[in-house]
Amino acid sequence: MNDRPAMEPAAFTAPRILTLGVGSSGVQAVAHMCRQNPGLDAVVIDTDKKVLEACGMEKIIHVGATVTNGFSAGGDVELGRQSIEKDSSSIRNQLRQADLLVVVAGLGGGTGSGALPVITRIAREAGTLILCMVTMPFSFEGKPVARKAEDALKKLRTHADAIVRIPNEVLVDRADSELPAEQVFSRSQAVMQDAVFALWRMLSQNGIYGLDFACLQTMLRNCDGFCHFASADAEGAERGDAVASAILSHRLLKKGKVLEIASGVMVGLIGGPDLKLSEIETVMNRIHEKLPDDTWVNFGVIVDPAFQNRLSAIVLVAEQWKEPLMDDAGRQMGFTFNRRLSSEQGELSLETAGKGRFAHVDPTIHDNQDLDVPTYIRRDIKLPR
Ligand SMILES: Nc1nc2c(ncn2[C@@H]2O[C@H](COP(=O)(O)OP(=O)(O)OP(=O)(O)O)[C@@H](O)[C@H]2O)c(=O)[nH]1
Ligand SMILES: [Mg+2]
Repeated sequence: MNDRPAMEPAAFTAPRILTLGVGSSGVQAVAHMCRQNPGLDAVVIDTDKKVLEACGMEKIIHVGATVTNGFSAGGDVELGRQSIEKDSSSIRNQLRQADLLVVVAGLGGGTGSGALPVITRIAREAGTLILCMVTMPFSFEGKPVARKAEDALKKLRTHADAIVRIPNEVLVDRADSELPAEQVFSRSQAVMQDAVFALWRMLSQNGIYGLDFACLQTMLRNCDGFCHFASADAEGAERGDAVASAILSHRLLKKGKVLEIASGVMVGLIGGPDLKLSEIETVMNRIHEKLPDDTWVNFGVIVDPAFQNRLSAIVLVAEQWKEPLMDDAGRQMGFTFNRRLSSEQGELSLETAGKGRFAHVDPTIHDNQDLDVPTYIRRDIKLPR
């Protein structure tokens, strides 16, 4: 007889998800999320003291006091960058122990566009998984603002594992022109809120069907920089079909076209105690029908009593998939590049490793630059492949 004591399963430890709201619209979006869900671990960062004082958040980081004197960066990206560099140690402190960093901002202004590339660089050095949720400007904001947002996006891509772009313009249509502006403006906020809440729920609660941090990590680290996100919610007897139809025709998934070429998809479903297997099958089967045969798919299901008679789904989609290069011994190599784009002349997408056990050592700062960061990253040099 085996009289060894039975092994206790390891206790479930939820990963620490830290949400950062950066720049005025990022601050407002995250403050709104925290009012809806006080359990979120969140910090807001801005140059604009007035915005921080009015947001009602507990954890606030005011940056660039000596750069903008407590005002905004006034649309100047360089001022936004300098402001965050000057106060980078407070950001570093916040990132300690975070497993997943979700950064929320509107690109096109000075603070968010200037600060995000710096924040993601710091998080990358600490080895944190980084997801950015950013809005892209309305077309009425003009070309210079659009250019600023695109430039910021390029820089952001160097360090962020995945970026979800939410084009403000895509969320409005002609029929909306008579609606109150506030209502239309808050749509992108609602998208970001759905994404953050759903990820938080999926990763911090023990689901009946697993979708864990490792799955999210696979998705974000392999998605070649950009992901698409959509969510849907329905009530009543036909909720499975209604949620599937809403996802398949979602504007942020280009009315389903994104699914037709997807390389990786993650689906999270939340239902009440009355959730039926047939509802899960309906949503998953209808999504599968749209996908190419070899798409990497992962899904999770959570039951929450607040979702009685209701079904909610989030979908994270990677259009492009990059596979890590392996050496002869099957070890992952440092540089990876995109499988589908490999025939084109382009830039090498570089993966920087975290600093491992040096992650919490003070950086070597000279002339406002962190010398522990490789030169090609500090200077934003792209290596041709
Ligand atoms: N949907 C939506 N987008 C917004 C709103 N406010 C700002 N944005 C978008 O976010 C972009 C950046 O704006 P802010 O966040 O105010 O800018 P900032 O990062 O604080 O930069 P500075 O104010 O220049 O320091 C804008 O170009 C808009 O596209 C809003 O209320 N709703
Ligand atoms: Mg501002």
